[in-house]
Amino acid sequence: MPRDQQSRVSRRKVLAQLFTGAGAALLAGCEAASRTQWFPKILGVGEHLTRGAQHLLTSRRSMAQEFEEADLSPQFRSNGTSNPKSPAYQAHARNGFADWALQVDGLVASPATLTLAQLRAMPSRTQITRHDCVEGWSAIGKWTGVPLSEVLARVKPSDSAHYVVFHCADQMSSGDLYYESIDMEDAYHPQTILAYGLNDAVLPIANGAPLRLRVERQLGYKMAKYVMRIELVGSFAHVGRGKGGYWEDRGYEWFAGI
Ligand SMILES: Nc1nc2c(c(=O)[nH]1)N[C@H]1C(S)=C(S)[C@@H](COP(=O)(O)O)O[C@H]1N2
Ligand SMILES: [Mo]
Repeated sequence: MPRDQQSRVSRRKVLAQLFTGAGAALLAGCEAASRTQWFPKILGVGEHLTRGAQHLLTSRRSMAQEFEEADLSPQFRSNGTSNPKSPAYQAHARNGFADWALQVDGLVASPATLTLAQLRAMPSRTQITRHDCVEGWSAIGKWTGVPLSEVLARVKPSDSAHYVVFHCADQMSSGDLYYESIDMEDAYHPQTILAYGLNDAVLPIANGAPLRLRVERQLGYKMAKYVMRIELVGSFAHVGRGKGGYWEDRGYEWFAGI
């Protein structure tokens, strides 16, 4: 069974157990709250639930913590690829990505090609968040970009679209291009943005120029840099080696929640 199905099954089990116990009332309230708004992580509900169950109930809809300017790391380090080598990417970089365009396709009603200027003209969101890398470092940065939900509204995903796949420009040592994927719940989360700015400046190449994903409640490797193409799919069985991401294909968890 694919890992995402496994976790869905175990989640269902936990929810079923909750409904049979005193948790049912709390859960009902929680679900009502989640229908009406994106609610903050610290709620006070679930005081009587185990930590794990509370995490399951709140984390997918909660907002990641946002910080103040004073909290910004002096510099936001680069990790993984810091400058894609392909001639096509290098040519785009040389002219400031003026001719670059994001391709959005797959299971959508209206595939689109969006230039950097078009993406910048769309509604934007700025957020100061902490990035956590599995390698054991964190940094706080100020990201500006277009909410992924805005881009999805343009292309109109079909009902059969269950995941958003990000195809990147950089080739890894294995020869495969970096890729990542998230589900529709994360795709529509208000803090999920395609960032073109870092710390009030144009996104540096070292951090993923011209466009990189921020999906703030997950670990660093989910945040695809150098995004060239976004593909809506029903499953990622036929993308990469089938586990939903470059590092997932090498044993990392697909859902890398913090
Ligand atoms: N295309 C691409 N995206 C990537 C990577 C990469 O090597 N290539 N590394 C990932 C990892 S492990 C981390 S921690 C972050 C690092 O982002 P940064 O370079 O802005 O610090 O990017 C992620 N996204
Ligand atoms: Mo990372």
